[in-house]
Amino acid sequence: MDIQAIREQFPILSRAVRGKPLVYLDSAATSQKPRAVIDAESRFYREANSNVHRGIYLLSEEATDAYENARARVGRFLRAPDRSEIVFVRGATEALNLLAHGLGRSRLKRGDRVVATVSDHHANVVPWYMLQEERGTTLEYVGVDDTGHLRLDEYDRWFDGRTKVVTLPHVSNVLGTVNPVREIADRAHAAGAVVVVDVAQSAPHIPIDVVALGADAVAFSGHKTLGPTGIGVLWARRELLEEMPPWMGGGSMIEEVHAGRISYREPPAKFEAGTPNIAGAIGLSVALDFLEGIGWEDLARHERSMQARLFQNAEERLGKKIRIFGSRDVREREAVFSFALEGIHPHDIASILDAEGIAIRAGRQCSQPLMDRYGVGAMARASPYLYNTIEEIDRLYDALDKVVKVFA
Ligand code: C6P
Repeated sequence: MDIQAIREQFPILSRAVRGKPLVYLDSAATSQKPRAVIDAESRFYREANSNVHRGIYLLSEEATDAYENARARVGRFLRAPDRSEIVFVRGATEALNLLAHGLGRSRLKRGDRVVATVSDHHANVVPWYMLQEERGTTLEYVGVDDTGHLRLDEYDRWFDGRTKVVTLPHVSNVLGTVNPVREIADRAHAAGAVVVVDVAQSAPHIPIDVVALGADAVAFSGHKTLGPTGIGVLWARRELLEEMPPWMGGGSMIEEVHAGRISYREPPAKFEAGTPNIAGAIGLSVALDFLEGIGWEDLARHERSMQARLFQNAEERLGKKIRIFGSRDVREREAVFSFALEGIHPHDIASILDAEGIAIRAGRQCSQPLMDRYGVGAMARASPYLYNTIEEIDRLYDALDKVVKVFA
């Protein structure tokens, strides 16, 4: 993998931040965008801008084809059995809200249980909590052990026939742990539950095959997979999309509207009310071409070498001063590295790093149940991606040395 050639395709990486070359280590929050994606969006506006599924004229036909081809591209990315199972949404958050809303009405009744995990992002906790408040379902959490692995034994107590939805992250946005989704899905299915998998943090790093995963529905955001913001994907098995009621009402999702009688279109249109993010969908399809063009094996090798360097530097340069959350085995985690420095608030770490041109995330990571689990209020998180280099990992540690000195 020629990292330098890859870097040249990301215009933002050549800018300076606070007078220093930018070191962007916050790709789990959002990835940077290659020129091909930026150009595809702007080309759409320059050359083919028009609304989809409406106009009987050439531009609109071209826009509709491009939008539907993007849907097919996403279908191939997820190895989805059928492109009609791909629903375009704003992002993982909207996809998970749609599912909680839809499943909450189509198959959950008062007293039914949803089982999430303490390592879920708030986007996969709050919608199910809202359902609990509104409809009297319950929400339970499976824990993680000290090394960041899900407590698989805890599922046993929830598989009693009352659990109707099992939802979990494929990869935790804080710990990076790759969860054994298939194993959990098989057990959940045997107990009569549907399985929702949040693939927001896995889709940028590992190939997703929704059938092999054993998922009934998955959600991800385009902006973490090199694509634009404001476009994301819900995939669900056709039967689930058919049984769920619509999420929003409006144009494009209706078959007929008469006073007192309204009928809805088939999925995915049923869930895409209003004018969609056409340019975003096109940008996303180009992003997926770019990502798959890199080669998953090469990407994994590069990411593992950066993770190994993160751990090696931690041990050699900071020793006991640094606390690393999650597994230390780089083969079983993806590229997020959450840590704390003894006696130093993560916000202070991030602002000193910012002065060095280094961008990391610091805070609750939108995963407060996990902060509670580890007994901390916040964490610092570095998340490298395909365009980062080993030298940048070393620069991170040069800056962390400074942080430690400032607070000594
Ligand atoms: N995590 C992070 O820094 P949206 O905001 O809808 O694009 O994605 C929500 C989301 C859902 N699931 C997981 C596992 C996620 O990591 C995220 C977004 C970012 O960790 C922003 S909080």
